[in-house]
Formats: sequence, C-alpha cells, structure tokens
Amino acid sequence: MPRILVIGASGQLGSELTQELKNIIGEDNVVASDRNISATSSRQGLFETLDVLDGDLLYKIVNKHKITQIYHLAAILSAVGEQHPKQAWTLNIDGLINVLDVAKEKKLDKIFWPSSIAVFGPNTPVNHTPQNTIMDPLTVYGISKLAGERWCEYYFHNYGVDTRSLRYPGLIGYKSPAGGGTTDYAVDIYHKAINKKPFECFLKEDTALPMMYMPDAIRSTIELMKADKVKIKVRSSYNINAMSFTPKEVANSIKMHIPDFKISYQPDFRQDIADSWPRLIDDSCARKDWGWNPEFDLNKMTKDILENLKNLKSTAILNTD
Ligand code: AKB
Repeated sequence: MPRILVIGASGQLGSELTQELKNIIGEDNVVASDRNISATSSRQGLFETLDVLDGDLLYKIVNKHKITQIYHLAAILSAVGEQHPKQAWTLNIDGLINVLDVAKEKKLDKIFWPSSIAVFGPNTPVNHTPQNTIMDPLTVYGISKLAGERWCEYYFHNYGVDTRSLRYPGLIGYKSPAGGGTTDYAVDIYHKAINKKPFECFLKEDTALPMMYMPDAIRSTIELMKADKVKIKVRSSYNINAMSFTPKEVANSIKMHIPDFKISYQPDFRQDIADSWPRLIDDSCARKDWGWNPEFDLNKMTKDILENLKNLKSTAILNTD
C-alpha cells in the first residue's frame, strides 16, 4: 500500500484530493500537511504542520511516516502572486525543489505536482492550445509553473524521479473557497447565486477561459498517478481540459435554475492576466497516453453545484455569501 503525503492539504484542491485518497487507500496511509490547520476535512486523520520551504522538516516527516508518494499542491496562485511576486517565486520554486530533492534522496515511488494553463502567454495560440507551443507567461505564477515543469523533467531525466504533472485549467468546486486565482470568479459566482445575491465579476462578460469541475480534477489526478509508468510520455506537464466558458455563459447557465440571478462586470487587474491565457486547451496527448476523458460540461456542473449548495444550505452547514 502506498504511503502518501499531501502538501497543501487544506487548500481548495488539497482538501478534496486528500479525502479521495483516504477513501481509496485508507485513512492511515494518507498524511495531510499544510502551513496552517484549517477547518477542513484534512484535519481529520494524520496531519502534520509543514511549510514546504522547511526542507529538513519535510525530510523528517517523510521518514517518520515512511512516505512513498508526495502530492505537492502548495502554491501562490496568479492573482495573489502579482501582489507578492518574490514570495510567489520562492514558495512555488524552492518548495518544489525541496520536494524533488527528498524524492531523489529517499527514492520515493512518484511525485504529483500541479502546473497550470498560466504557463502560456500572449503569443501562445489561444484556441486548441497544443501540448508543445510558445510559452511566454506574463505572471510570476506562470513563470514559476513553467520553470517548475522544467525542474520536474530535469529530475526525471537526470535522477530517475517519477514526476507526474497536469496543467490544470481553472478548478471549480463548491466545498471550499478558491485561493487567489484569476479563475476564482467561477467559484464565487455560485455562492452568490445560491444566496440570492447579485454578483460583480472582475472579468469582462466575454472572457473565455478553460475550466474544470473538481470531481474531474480529482479523477484526472488519480488516473495520472495510477497510470503505468511507461504510458507517461510527458514529464513536464500534460495539457488537460474539460470545458471553456465566459462569465456571461456561466451566468446564463445559473439563470436556467435561478432566473432572477443578476451579474454585473467590473474588470480589474485580473482581466490582463485572463487575456494572456488560452481559451481552449488541446488535451489530446493526455487522452492518448493515459486515457483522459472529462465527464462534466458547464450545464452538468452548474446543476450539480447548485443542488449540492442547496442541500448544504438547507442543512445549515453553509454560511458563506
Ligand atoms: C489561477 O487562476 O491562478 C489558477 C490557475 C488557472 O492555475 N486557478
């Protein structure tokens, strides 16, 4: 049985992925870790307080729990990264190198590290963005993800570390808040809608971006990690896609269930970031190499999120607006 360490387990992706890994391999085989203990499911079961910049502590935790795989999710995302560029670079790159080093020293079985559509830039083809293409990211987050991809491939080729990675689009879940990204509006909008509040969007109505619903994101991650090593042909990071929509389209999808939902648009600095990213990603390599196939499109996701939020609200678990 693998012994898994999840770094960044209290975040939007980390909390749901940690729970799913526990469901699959058992509570006792998954160690959640984060800088802060937050009120998420990752607090149940094994938990270690860990700042991934502390390489010695990381090493001790790996030894203590006999870890064989790491999912390293801790990062500063695109919007917050532009407010704190050096911190974003340090956390995103030094943290990754600490993880790669411990994987190399301890000969861990495999490592998962998320990249992002933020690795692309204004000269990248925006439609059906290929796996291999021009990459000239404008944000520190994007620069750090692109550099991180190169580091992952470097450790694979030079030290045999089994690094696996996905270029996530905007991830949309309803269970926990998103954390400092440009695609976060597509999370917040559902909470406003279910609470019968108007939503002010920080992107223009016609800004199309690649997006993915959390169940697809979790499944893609687990399928990539389960895939036979010889099938993983891309050791930088795989393009992965599920859907692409604009703020206006997600508002219209919500209006099919909540007809009087209101949206207005007040673009801010995040508009420039979104304008530098692709609209739709070509993920044919992921489909061919390890069989990726998304399940949720926009309307299926909207229905699922609104139903779940409604249930949470009626059982009074949800009290965000
Ligand atoms: C962000 O908006 O920064 C992230 C991402 C696309 O990686 N959600």
